[in-house]
Amino acid sequence: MKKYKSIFLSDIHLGSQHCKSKQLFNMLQKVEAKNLFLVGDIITQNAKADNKDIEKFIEIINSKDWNIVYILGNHEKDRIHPLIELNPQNPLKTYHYYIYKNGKQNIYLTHGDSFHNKDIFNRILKFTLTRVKKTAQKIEDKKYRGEASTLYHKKVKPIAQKYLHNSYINYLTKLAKKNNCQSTICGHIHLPEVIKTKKALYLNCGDWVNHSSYIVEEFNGEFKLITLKNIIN
Ligand SMILES: [Mn+2]
Repeated sequence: MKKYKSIFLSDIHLGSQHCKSKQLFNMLQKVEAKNLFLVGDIITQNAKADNKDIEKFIEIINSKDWNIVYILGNHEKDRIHPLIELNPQNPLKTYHYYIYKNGKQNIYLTHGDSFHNKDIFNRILKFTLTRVKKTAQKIEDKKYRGEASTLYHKKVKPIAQKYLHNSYINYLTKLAKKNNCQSTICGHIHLPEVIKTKKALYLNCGDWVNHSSYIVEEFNGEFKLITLKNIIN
């Protein structure tokens, strides 16, 4: 049994056929922790409340003596959450963000989807990209007589994605600093990463759709990103 101070999970997307639930349950059954931080998109938007994976997840977390902090993701905002519904005796408290003080530093926890509303450049970029995509397709269609557009996907999209990625990291580390935090732990973009920036340390939990990744906090306050992608079980 592995023992950690805290475990951080995001973007599990329980209820989706792409969720690596068996691998997740296997991992959860082998760990002990004081805190479990659910960093959003634990359950996918259109999941049915009686989904077997959701039931199993609740069963596992109820069998442990974990202090649970539940931060909502964009898949969880528009309705009463099945995790809360199914636990009427022990409803979970939910947050949009949470500041975790571990004695060494303050850590700003949020799913990360607020990036889309707060960053004006991101909105302008999205609008411009749609226009560029349409124009690129028109040019390509004329040139290659209806063949699939490659200009947008090969040239424009990678540059835009790189910009958005940097902009996302910048947004979250800025938010952390503004809230007097030295680190941020988030999810949303399904990219497990630890990046040191001038503003704050950026840690992204990744996901349980492609990477099977999570973050742990050791008892000395150190954070580690674990990725199980290549482990077959
Ligand atoms: Mn998300």
